[in-house]
Amino acid sequence: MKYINLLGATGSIGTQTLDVIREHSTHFKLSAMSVGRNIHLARKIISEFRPELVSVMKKEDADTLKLEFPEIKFTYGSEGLTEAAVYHKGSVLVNSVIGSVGLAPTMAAIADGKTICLANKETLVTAGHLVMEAAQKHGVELLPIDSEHSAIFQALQGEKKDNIERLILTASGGSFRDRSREELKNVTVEEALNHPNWSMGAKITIDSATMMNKGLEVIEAHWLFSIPYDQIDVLLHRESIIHSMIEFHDSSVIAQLGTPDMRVPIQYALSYPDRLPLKSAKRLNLAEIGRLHFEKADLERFRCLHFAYEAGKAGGTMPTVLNAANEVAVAAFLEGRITFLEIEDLVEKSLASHNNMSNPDLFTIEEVDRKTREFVNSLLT
Ligand code: MN3
Repeated sequence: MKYINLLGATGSIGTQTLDVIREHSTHFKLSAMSVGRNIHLARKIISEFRPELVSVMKKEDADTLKLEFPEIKFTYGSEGLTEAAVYHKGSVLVNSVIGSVGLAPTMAAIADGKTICLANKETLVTAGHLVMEAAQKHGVELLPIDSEHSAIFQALQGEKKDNIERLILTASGGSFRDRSREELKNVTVEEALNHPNWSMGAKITIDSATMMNKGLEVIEAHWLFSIPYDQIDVLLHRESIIHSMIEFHDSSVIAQLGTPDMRVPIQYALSYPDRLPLKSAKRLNLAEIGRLHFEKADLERFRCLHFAYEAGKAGGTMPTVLNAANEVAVAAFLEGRITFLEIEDLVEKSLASHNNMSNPDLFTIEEVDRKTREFVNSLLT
């Protein structure tokens, strides 16, 4: 039995992680979890999975829930998040919170020797150098949950990293892949949220439409597999059937395929190095699909992808700025305060006005994150 500490239980990855735990209740058990503001769903999850410790965002919610579930331990805030991450019963941390709040709990769980299943992008984007170093020092495994990184991780089994020529991350292109830049000027939030292949949270769906999501994934791939940026390519692939590929020195390409279903990479991370059945997953039927399409990812068309490569190559605090500026800009777009194309403008301005600092520690990263948010907010008002 693997005991799992799950951060971000009510989110898209969180609920799908719970689906996997439910389907394999003889293999996995939820030991601790964190939720944000969705107390209604938290109640349901607590009743069904009976974790020993639950962390919520606000103290009032912790107090309310404590009255309803007196046998469960409740905690709250950012300290509560870390408490849930390192809860002693769990041997695995699934980190699926959104945003840079995911960083501190990941670092704490690594120091605690837990296996890390990572869905929180910001952890590697902003602090890849610290996370990888700590994981190595503590002999901790970092298992990717994102479909692209899981695909590469799966294609790498039995292979040597040294034999990699390049990584090819596939990208659906998001909701606006068939629109020109001109046509992007007046798109609405509703249109942006209508992703063609994947059902995901709002932030990541917008990030898919701007391709910032793929940019963040390029940076993650750089750290996870220690591959230089000029050996990481992005390929548009509208069907999202090939989840990513590795090209080796001998020109062989190994890909991982499947119908788009996040439970597959989640389950692989949980069951690794074993595989378990996933009865409810739709089987891949290539004859039915007929053909797969590929296109070059145009860095002029998808400027956020370009910025991500630039920030990644610059390293230091640049990826933190990229990520923080994007988070604030996407939130402003979702609130109807800025247009879609202004997201990339705000990211560009933030990067341009930042003085890069190399090899930042956690404190510096948090400072830069905060200051970038202030900067973008000052541009918004
Ligand atoms: Mn992905």
